[in-house]
Amino acid sequence: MKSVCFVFLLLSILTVSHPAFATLGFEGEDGYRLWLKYGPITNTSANKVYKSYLQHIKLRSQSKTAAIVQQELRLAATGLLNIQPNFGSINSKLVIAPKAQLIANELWLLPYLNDIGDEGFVIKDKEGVIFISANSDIGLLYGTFHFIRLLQNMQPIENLSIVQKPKVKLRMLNHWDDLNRHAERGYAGQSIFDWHKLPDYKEQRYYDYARANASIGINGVVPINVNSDSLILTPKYLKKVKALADIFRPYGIKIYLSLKFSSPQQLGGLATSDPLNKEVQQWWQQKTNQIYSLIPDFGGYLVKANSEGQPGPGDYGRTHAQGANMLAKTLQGFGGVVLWRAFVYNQNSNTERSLQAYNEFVPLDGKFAQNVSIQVKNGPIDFQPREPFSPLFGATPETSLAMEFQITQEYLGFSTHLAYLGTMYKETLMADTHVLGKGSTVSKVIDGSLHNNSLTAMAGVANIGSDRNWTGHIFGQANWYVFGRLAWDHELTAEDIAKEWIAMTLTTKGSASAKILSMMMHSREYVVDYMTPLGLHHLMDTGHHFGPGPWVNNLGRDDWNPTYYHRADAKGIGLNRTSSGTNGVSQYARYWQKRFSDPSTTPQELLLWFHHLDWDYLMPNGITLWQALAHHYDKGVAGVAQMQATWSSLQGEIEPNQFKQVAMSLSIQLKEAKWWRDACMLYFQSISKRPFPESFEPPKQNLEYFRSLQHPYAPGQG
Ligand code: GCW
Repeated sequence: MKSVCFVFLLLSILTVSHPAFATLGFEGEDGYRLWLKYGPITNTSANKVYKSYLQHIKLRSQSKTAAIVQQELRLAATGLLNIQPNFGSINSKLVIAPKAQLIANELWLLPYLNDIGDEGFVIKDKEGVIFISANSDIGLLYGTFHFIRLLQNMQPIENLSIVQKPKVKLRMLNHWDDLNRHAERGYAGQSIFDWHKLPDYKEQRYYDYARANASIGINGVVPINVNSDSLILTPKYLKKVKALADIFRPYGIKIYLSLKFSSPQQLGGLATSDPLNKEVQQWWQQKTNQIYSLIPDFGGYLVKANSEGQPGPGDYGRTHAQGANMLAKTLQGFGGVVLWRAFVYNQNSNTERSLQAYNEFVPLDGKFAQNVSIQVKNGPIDFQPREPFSPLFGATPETSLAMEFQITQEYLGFSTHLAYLGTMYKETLMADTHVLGKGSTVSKVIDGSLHNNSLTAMAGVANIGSDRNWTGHIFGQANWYVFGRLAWDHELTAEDIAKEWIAMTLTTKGSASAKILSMMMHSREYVVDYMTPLGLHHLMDTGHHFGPGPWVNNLGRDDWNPTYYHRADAKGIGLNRTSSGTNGVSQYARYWQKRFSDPSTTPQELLLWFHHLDWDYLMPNGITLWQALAHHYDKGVAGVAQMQATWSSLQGEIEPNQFKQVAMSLSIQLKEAKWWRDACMLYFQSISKRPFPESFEPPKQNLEYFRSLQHPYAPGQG
């Protein structure tokens, strides 16, 4: 009885001082508001100027999207400037109007609207009045978010002259979320999509999610896993999909669905799902018609076929093109598209895995329908901390290629490792394929300019879940953010985007912001160093992919084993992909073939991707490969320790809740970085038989210990 009373007393005290129990010990900003928190602008002169523009706003449109524009400006003005804007006043210094609503003395804006399509926007100053205009209300929304971003970053807004349109048409998030809310490779809780309660229960999160996406220009969402469930195509589930589509529409976001290629059998009771079978074709046409009757702006289908056990046209001796075109045909009349994934590797093939996608898709170039794009992962294997660009980029001039990046950190430490992926995305986008000579960058393949392809797309495998802070790690938000910003404009730099994000999410103070920027810009390289330096790859443990497992050599397929990729033996380490090995180099343009064939001209960070080299191979700086390996592993760990020290020095400058979350994650990251270093170095030493360099701190545990670790409940398993 006594203890019950005590608990009651304690609860009442807590309720008084902390009306929301959830904030116990973690008061304040918890990350839910992402980069849209609109914290007060304390700089008095900027504040004064901004106020003069936001006090009176003229918004000339009445659509649902326009209501979002108005709401956003209200939120920004209240949060940033502590004012309530007055909409509708005549003497506005901020005018927001679509093309159709421009009045006579604003027609000077028209020429700027000619070339910006439906999603572009113009922000122009004329005689002290700022005009935001566009051809559609979605353009106005994008323009408004851009304008607010300038304020959040305390940029000057006098004499603005901005004309923008996205460089890529479809800017999409792919959720690998199952209908039971498990998120495959998701590390931020459950799926945000609560299929059980849809369509009637419309979570506030769906709106907040759409708003965050719109703020960075994301215009397409695939809410379910590419390892799809045919249930999603049943009438019951399509109503749920429609509910989401209706919520997302005013934010400029279309819904696409992952589908299971065998659905005609599973749902339709047909005897086959052969894409050349008439009944199968009819079944898909009816299904597509049914979807469009519910969702008139449905985006289309995303397909993983004949990959990792998924059904596909190959089951009937048909090609990827025959499968994709059959679906594409059903969508043509509606303006929908098929995104057909190139992530395929055949279990009956002995060809080295990194070569297989190219081998399957290049011969099909020119055979795909106009509304099909082939969605290619950035590297030829599978979202490793570092891979060279996929040789498919640039190799299919007649076929649209879409980029698939992974935002969720399946191979980069899940949601407890700080790894800013902006630098990684840029590395691939800026890579020069040389297929049409110098300057044939991957970004030009993706934006269609290299081969004049008009269907352009970039997809990011989402890191979003039900965690309060959305992504598990506060810095995971930056990866969602940078993905969207680069899909809009791949010419932006990873550094500039990081700066924006820091100012909007963490702090606008110069010195703190510079320290955080430096952490972010180095962070991905630290991960590469403590996990897979010098071009090593696929060293992770089985299934869950959590932690190191370089010793694993007993899986059902050769190419699931880390030993297949590192090939460490008494002589040396690395996978020989030159002409004396698997000849992976032959899939690249001549320029790269030559360079990748010779270890001395192979970029050092990809050395062991392309070469098997002696442990005593001399690196350009005079140390042996074995010593260099140890050095990199150490450097990665030291980098994390450095990030931890930097972050500690920011205590008091960052909101306490955000600060604590990151501090806790960094201590996990440091522990796990050491784990990776020690486990990998001990394992490689058991083969190389070389002593650790003197500078290398001897591991505290032995190899057997690391091999014995089990993680049956690691999150996100497939
Ligand atoms: O990276 C691998 C993942 C699988 C994933 C697959 C794919 C959705 O481990 O979980 O399946 O790639 O991209 O299809």
